[in-house]
Amino acid sequence: MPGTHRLTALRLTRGEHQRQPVIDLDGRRVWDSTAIIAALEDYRPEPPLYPADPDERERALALEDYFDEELAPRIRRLIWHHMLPDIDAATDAALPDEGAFKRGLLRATSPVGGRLVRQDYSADEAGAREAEIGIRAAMDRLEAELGGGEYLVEGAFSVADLTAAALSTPPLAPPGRPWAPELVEPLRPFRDELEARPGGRWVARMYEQHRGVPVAA
Ligand SMILES: N[C@@H](CCC(=O)N[C@@H](CS)C(=O)NCC(=O)O)C(=O)O
Repeated sequence: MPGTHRLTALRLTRGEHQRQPVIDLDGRRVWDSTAIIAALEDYRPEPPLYPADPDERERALALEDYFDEELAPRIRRLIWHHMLPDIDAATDAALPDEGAFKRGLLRATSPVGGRLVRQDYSADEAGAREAEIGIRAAMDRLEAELGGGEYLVEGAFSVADLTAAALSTPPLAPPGRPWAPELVEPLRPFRDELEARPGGRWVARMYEQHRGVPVAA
């Protein structure tokens, strides 16, 4: 439930972490997507997300860190800035599978919840402009790192591809994405711009080839 995300994360992690996702895996509670990927890698090592070669592995983890820390916050900022004015779109994106009660609650609390989300992500006009610039820079880096190849590291799908592709999907909305499949109107020109780039086409290809079967949250 947006607005209470942070409280839920704090409760689940006994005050250690205030972001989602938080998962329970084999009796262990794990938070932060970087740590979650590491835990999943331990739990199910095949197929590997970490390259075997130490240098390649270091490069894959550095790319993961870059897209997680530099790209993802800008994606959240841009998306929420444009989605918050459309309460139907925001409700569909945040609670795609919930019933009327939670959806009604979200709508009723949206004037306050929306302000909190804007504050949390610095989602305002200036933030959105800066976010577009940052996302273009991340796309430039993605394309440069790919250098026309299929994968970012070592010729095989790795944590770097997972992170770059997954975190790029909100403004691209590739087919099959269950959250916010219909982008709100103000995001569409930017989607068209990204989609036309080699990096945008690569994201759609990764999503199609490697996403697997979605599971319920
Ligand atoms: N680097 C963290 C960032 C996670 C993050 O920012 N999560 C957002 C949701 S996508 C969040 O929990 N926001 C607080 C909120 O929505 O209240 C990770 O990858 O786990």
